[in-house]
Amino acid sequence: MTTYQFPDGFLWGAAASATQTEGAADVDGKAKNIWDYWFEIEPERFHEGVGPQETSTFYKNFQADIERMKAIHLNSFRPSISWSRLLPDGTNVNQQAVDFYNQMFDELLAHGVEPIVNLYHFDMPMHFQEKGGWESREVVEAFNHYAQTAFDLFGDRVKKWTTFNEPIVPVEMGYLNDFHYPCVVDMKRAVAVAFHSMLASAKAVQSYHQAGLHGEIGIILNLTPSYPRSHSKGDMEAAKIADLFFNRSFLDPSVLGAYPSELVELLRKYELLPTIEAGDLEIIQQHTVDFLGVNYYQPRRVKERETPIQTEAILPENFFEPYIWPERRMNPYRGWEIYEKGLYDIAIHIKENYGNIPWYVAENGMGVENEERFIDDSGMVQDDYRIEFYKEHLKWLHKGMEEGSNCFGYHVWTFMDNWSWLNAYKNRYGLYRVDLRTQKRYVKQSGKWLGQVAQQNGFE
Ligand code: BGP
Repeated sequence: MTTYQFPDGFLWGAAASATQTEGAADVDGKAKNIWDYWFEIEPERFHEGVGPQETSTFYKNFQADIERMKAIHLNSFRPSISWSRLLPDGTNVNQQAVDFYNQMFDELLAHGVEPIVNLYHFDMPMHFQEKGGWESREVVEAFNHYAQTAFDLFGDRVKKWTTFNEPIVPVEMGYLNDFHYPCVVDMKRAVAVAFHSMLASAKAVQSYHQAGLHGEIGIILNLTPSYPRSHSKGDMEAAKIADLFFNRSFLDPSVLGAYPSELVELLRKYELLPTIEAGDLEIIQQHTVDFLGVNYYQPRRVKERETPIQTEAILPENFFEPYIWPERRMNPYRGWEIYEKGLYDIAIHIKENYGNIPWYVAENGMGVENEERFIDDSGMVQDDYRIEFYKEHLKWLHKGMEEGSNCFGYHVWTFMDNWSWLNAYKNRYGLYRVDLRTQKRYVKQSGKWLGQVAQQNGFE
């Protein structure tokens, strides 16, 4: 027994996504997604002009990579399926994609690595974006067709599915902040995108349950606990609104089957409510998730709005502003605060306010620039900072679980260095280092460490 012992069957693993790891973006019948297209028209927006075509070559090297997972005792892995690879025209199945995913899932299972398969990780097929992306009801239906196809093809072996990874991110980055394609800044359109993503998720949950496949389906949300600067009324209100927009907008409908009434009232007040068709809210109410994945990187610290609002448009920032906590510790490469206790707060929050639904940490990690600095004589990245990061988060997670939170696994972001959207390969997160010139992989010290933890199901 170790000091921090985890329950039998606890899942230890890593997450990844198709666009960030597969590469082979335009071969074997794959259609373009928004990343492929956006890189073509605005390559300068990507770090060092590196795009999504050949990201980490998982499509080519998945067999050896899965052996590497096994080598460090991971018992689970979360890839995503590329919608535009599986259904290039949105309707018809691409057999080469089916072969690839079949082989990948079979290989994982043969190595005792349980796949948790995610359907949507920021990667809208371009032809559907042209139809309006998540603003379009037609795309919601198309997603359901894609989900059903994936369940039919792979549901005999894949027993854990997730509908979306961080559905708030395409809303925030694509429709509020000009960080992701289609680079819109419009709160009303953002709300429609959020609502349709939620509806698409609930419909996929419904389809999965109707298929009778004897597995489970969940959703992965990036929960950012909102901490107010003080207990003043203004600061508390600011934190509550940030929480409504960025956490509860997906957490409540996904787990409880209904939107928070305060959120609905706020949107109504500013005339931002989306078009809701008859039956939509019933679908959301009746098809809640079986489990939750939680990505946790950083908290959100807020205070009441003190500086004038810059635009006339209504945006979430009109209701609060960021607060810099004097004691904060930063990951300077990513600009994110490191606050390990946040994971404990999430664990207890899920236990107390979300029916103690089964959940797992679906991403937790630290992106660091220029890691070659830390390569030792044997060629290994000595990433003690990352081990420290995992360990401290795991201690808080363990405490939350001891107090009864129903957590069944811990996945890091990510298995091997991969392509981080606009940041491309700037910050590295992997348990394995990827040399981009040779595509060779080398386990990092943190990979070895996590492997030991997985093997002992705990650590001292
Ligand atoms: C999460 C995403 C991942 C991943 C990670 C790290 O939000 O689900 O896709 O990229 O964050 O962030 P970044 O790559 O922007 O540094």
